[in-house]
Amino acid sequence: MSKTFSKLSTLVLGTTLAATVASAGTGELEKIMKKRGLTENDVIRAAKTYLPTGGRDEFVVFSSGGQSGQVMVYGVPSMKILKYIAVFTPEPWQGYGFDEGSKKILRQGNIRGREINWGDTHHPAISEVNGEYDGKWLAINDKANPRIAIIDLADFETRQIVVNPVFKSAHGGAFFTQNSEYIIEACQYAAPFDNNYHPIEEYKETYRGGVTMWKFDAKKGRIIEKDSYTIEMPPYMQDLSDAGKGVSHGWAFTNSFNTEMYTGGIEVGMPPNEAGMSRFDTDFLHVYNWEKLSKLAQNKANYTMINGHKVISMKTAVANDAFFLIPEPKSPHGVDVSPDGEYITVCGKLDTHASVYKWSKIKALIKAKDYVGKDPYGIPILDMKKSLHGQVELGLGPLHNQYSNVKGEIYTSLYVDSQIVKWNYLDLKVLDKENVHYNVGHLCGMEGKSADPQGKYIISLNKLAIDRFQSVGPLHPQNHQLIDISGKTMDLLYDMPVPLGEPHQAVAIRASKLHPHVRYPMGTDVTTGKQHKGKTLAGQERIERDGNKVTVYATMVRSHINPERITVNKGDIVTMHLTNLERAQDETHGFTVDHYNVHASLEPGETATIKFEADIEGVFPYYCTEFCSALHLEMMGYLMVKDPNKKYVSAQKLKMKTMTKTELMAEYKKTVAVNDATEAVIMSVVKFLKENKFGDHKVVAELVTDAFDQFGQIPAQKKLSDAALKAGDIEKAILFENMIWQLMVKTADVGIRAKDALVRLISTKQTTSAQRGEKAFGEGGCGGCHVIGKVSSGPDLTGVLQRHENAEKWVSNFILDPEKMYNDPYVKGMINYFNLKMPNQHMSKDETKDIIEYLKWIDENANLF
Ligand code: CUK
Ligand code: CUA
Repeated sequence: MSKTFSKLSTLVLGTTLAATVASAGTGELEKIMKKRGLTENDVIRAAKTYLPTGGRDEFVVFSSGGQSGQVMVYGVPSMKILKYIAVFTPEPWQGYGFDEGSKKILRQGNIRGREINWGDTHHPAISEVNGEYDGKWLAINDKANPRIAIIDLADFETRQIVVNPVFKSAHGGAFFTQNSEYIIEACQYAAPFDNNYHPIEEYKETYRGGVTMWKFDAKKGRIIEKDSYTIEMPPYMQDLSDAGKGVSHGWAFTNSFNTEMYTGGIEVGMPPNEAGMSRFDTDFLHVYNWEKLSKLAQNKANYTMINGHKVISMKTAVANDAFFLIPEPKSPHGVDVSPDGEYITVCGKLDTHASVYKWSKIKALIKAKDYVGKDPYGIPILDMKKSLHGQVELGLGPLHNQYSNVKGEIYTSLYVDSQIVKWNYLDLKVLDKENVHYNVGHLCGMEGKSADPQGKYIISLNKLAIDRFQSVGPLHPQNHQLIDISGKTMDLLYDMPVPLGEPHQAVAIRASKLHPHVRYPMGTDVTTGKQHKGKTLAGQERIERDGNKVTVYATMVRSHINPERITVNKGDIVTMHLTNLERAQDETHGFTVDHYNVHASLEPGETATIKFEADIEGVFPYYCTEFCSALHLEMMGYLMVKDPNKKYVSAQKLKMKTMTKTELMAEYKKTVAVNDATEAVIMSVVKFLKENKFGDHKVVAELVTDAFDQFGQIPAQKKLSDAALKAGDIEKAILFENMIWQLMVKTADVGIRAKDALVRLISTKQTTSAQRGEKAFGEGGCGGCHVIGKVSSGPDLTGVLQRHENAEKWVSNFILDPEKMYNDPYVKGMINYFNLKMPNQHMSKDETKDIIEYLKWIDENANLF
């Protein structure tokens, strides 16, 4: 622990802040605060969000990437970005859209035969069990091209894209029902369900809105299209939805705007849409019983097929008492069901109020068939006042809501006021307001829309970031602002610039609920989760030809691609199946063939396919695109494309001096000797690992397995080396010996990491002082000359406290002022031996004390070094 941080934590834990800061008065912290112009509050906020190296966040956020068509993943409270998940747009660095498997997924999103390579992601949703997030699947919609994608949270990769066959846009998705039975997707801009032209003058007759209920198989994590259906709705522009839960389970709610059914026409002298679409004081909240409608959708008599998709008409829905409307304040934007399912909050963005509807009241009105009338399409309308629990004046432009772990507590974004308001939806009281910068859209609470909200933080997803960041041109980054909601009043902690599209909505889940894979079973096609047909193991690499079709079965492992030479004819169709043979964590290899616009990212165990027509002649290097090892640059090969109709004249061979047999033999022996020495080091590590029962510790055992993956390849190479030597090809034998050395280096690399990890696990616990000492030792540069357990350019410090009389004092003095002791006979001898003088590293007295503690800890564990 660094000095600064330990002070900082005292500061944060301190009873009264002012007193603690004053006591830190003379310290490092105050110096830094002064230098950087930080206030006490800044420092506290920093401490609340700071994640030390190697630390983990409590929550993980999935944010829509808006017009980037992706999903962004980051941690809370650190706001560190962890991943961009490729969804509706090609993402070259992950090979998404550049290898065959992911292309297939991206192409599931084709609409009417057209390739679509962008998307406008809005609302991510995590699959639920009893209304609580289960951390298994993430769904997200594309508003521009009505589609839903499913992402597997076992590897954070997109698995499925489905196209809505009847909508022409889809904003209000994705929302899971409480047990992930269905995913709700509401259309936004009403349009004809069929794909024909219909004049806008026939808007009321032929244009339709609706909600699609996508049947979800929560086990497989796939939407089942044939079991899904759409509820026809009037051409009001259905906006956001939410599924009922608890007491309202089985029902769903969707709000709308433009119940005026205005269709604009500036060019024909009409006022613009914005005027006509917000004329009425109220729009309609749509209330429908999806549980009942899903049963109806199983009988042919209740639906019609449009574009191969089931549609239940409004008439059928109404006849079965499954569809109702309730007035809501004009042009609303959010509809959010409380954790228990009893209260439904709708905010009108042109109304200063939030309206809280009460499910039991709505249910009673439905049961009593107590309607105030019907809309032009015959849908019964419930009385607004009788359905309401109450309304609260919040401020200008209320949009979206999130819940916390405190009963009745709700947070609402105020778009126009640029504020977050904390209020209580039970007693309808405003509790607190916090300014944000600027024009907030959605809020993201921690599991804030589930049945089990966690409280602690709210993230404000702002539309503008005018004065928050370094300017990068007229287009500013987006701004996610983290707010602490654990206190009585809110506290804005952190601004995170997002260099991506407009992130509409984000969902947060406890990190402990996510259990992603470390590696794939060997030969996995990650797009299906099954074994890939091109799976290739070491020794099975080959090139097959069938007419003009060339199929390459290739493997990748540090640090070579097998095969390394591929020759094809111009015009051949080349398919390459690539298997990453690694089992080691994070040992990804990338693959590309220059000039051919292909790329694959192969995670450990993955098999992926790239395909291209070799339509240009020439020599094309292919290589691994991830810096995977010290010999990553050497991880390459050549694709040679020759024109079968051309005659090639071979080049005059260059005459070069070659080595004599004696010289070759000398090199061979030297190489073997180096290998033997390296093996001895490996064996000593292995002995240490075995003696200290590495198998008892999972982390260490996994590293050892990785190491032996490399080591196990040595005998085969040795055989080849020996055979070459026997056949008199010393040069080849040297090359194979070099390969052995490469394998040994990789083994040793992981082996030593395993040893270090094991030492940490079995050594005695360090005191905090010893911990500080180790850090000072490292940062002070002591390690440059002293390696613990080994004599290097300076003496081994194991046992140094036994080597001198009054040793602690002796060593302290030596660290603090070495020059003074250069004439001490012992020191003189050392200087002569190492030909080096111990330099003055200007350690403080405290640091020196800590280093002594560290040295004591080393002595306690001397047998481990
Ligand atoms: S929307 Cu963007 S702020 Cu698409 Cu949910 Cu409300
Ligand atoms: Cu594999 Cu670089």
